[in-house]
Amino acid sequence: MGHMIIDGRKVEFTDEKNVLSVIRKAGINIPTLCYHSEVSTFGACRLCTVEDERGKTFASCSEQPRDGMVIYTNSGRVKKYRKLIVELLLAAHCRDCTTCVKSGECVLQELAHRLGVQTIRFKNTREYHELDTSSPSLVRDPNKCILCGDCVRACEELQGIGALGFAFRGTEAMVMPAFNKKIAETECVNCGQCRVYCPTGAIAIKTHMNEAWEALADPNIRVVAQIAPAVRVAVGDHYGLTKGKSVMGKIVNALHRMGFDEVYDTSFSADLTIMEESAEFLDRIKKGEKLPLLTSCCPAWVKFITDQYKEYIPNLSTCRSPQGMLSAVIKEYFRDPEHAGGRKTVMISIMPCTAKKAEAVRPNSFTDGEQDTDIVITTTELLRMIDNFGLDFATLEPEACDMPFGFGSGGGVIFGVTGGVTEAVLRRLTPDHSKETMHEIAECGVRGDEGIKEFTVPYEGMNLNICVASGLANARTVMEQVKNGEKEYHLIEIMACRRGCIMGGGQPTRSGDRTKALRAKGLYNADNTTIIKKSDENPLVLELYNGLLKGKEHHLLHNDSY
Ligand code: HC1
Ligand code: SF4
Repeated sequence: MGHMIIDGRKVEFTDEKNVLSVIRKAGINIPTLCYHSEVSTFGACRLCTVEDERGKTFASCSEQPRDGMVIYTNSGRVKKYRKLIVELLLAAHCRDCTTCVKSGECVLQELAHRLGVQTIRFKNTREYHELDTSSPSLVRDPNKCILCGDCVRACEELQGIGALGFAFRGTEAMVMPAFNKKIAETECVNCGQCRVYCPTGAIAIKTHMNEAWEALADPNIRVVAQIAPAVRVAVGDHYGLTKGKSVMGKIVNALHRMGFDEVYDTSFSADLTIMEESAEFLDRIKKGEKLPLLTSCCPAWVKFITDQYKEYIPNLSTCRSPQGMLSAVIKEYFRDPEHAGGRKTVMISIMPCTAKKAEAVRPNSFTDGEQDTDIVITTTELLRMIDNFGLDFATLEPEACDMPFGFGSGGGVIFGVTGGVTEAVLRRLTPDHSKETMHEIAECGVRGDEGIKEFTVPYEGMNLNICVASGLANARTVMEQVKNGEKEYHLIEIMACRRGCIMGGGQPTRSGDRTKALRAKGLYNADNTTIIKKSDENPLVLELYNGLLKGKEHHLLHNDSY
């Protein structure tokens, strides 16, 4: 608690952990390439350097605020210094900005522009390195790495995986997996958080937009889309619309205009997941076996368990993810020649997640030998496709999804935020759908952005112990406690990305705390305005069980193995 003078103005500080946070609080967007409030401070890029009244310069991210400090954030000296840093970084950086997948979202590019770097005086002496394309979800381009270590800390501290690290020293220094392995040979779970934290294009989404355009251009192909819950709240702000507000109707219109024949909502199959997973949960409780039940909709988490906690594979729900269920159901629907109308069906899912690309090619994502989801497009790629097509997104009128798989209950919509799956399960378990009961469930401890939440709910004379966690480092904490008998749960919901899919590895990056909170709020608001809150009251779901799904529930909705 105290105050400091920043550029001649008095600024109070309370619990800000560093000078940089106080400067930002004062409304000055001080540049940085390596500072993120959710991971440890590295202090490597030095771009946040400021000067004090004695002419001493220091990195503001690594300095604690002290009462009476006098700071200049834009003195001639620090401005010159910052520009030089960017110039040196660019000298050792591949500069194919016009074709780089990160163009427009690249922090280095933005800083070069913002700091007025127009020429590079230094020669690039860095050796060229091959791209690592081994991952189904990501591409690693060492030539664009600026050694900020953001990916290393995200992978280690948020995800507890540690697939990436620093190697070599001095001008030879590089970020890479240990022993220069390919990323796919490590324990990487394809979550994409390294890509979210990477300020440049050194780790980027493996894009599949061309495959989507090719399918759309082929008259013999029926192109069907499904849109994940979290996508709808991460698109609007790119087009100057209210941050975090659902723009589902506009996305549906955009996809129709691009040539998608049918557009469906993954919230619909989230309802299917709830029906199946709740039944599985009650069955396991009744039999007292394979508890805790581990949710299975997040593919990065599933890979984490199947790689690192093999003894808990039987605890994973056998349910396919909503992506997997909807694709399998739609493909089955079009196996009927009457529905197919002589055209092949290509299923494209639009996801906030890079790991969904890996899930789509997992051996258990095939039905009768056919891949269920053909192409996965992340939200970031969707924005590119909308821009590429030339649509004026902000002015598009909202449109409804198509029938018969175009409606999800509120429970299905909140899947995209941590705790959403559990909340939807709890809604399903109660026969009552009154506002009071829905409110009680929302207040039971399931909501909120804490990394680990624990609570107990009564159910038919029992107490159900539930844990909801997001971020794989938190998941590891939970699993270790379960393993050593410290904790006993009936149900564990894990989403690999902190706060859930709203912060997935395929979402547009550079989202501060405000964006994160508004995306969660956006999904809860979408739920608030949906009449049907419970998955078991979705009439389309009930119709499906009485029709196409009859006798095929296990075949289309479950995994036989992991
Ligand atoms: Fe998710 Fe899911 S919620 S995993 O976060 O269970 O990606 O949004 O689509 O499949 O519904 C992601 C989001 C998404 C699935 C659902
Ligand atoms: Fe680590 Fe996730 Fe990146 Fe893989 S995708 S390197 S697990 S942060």
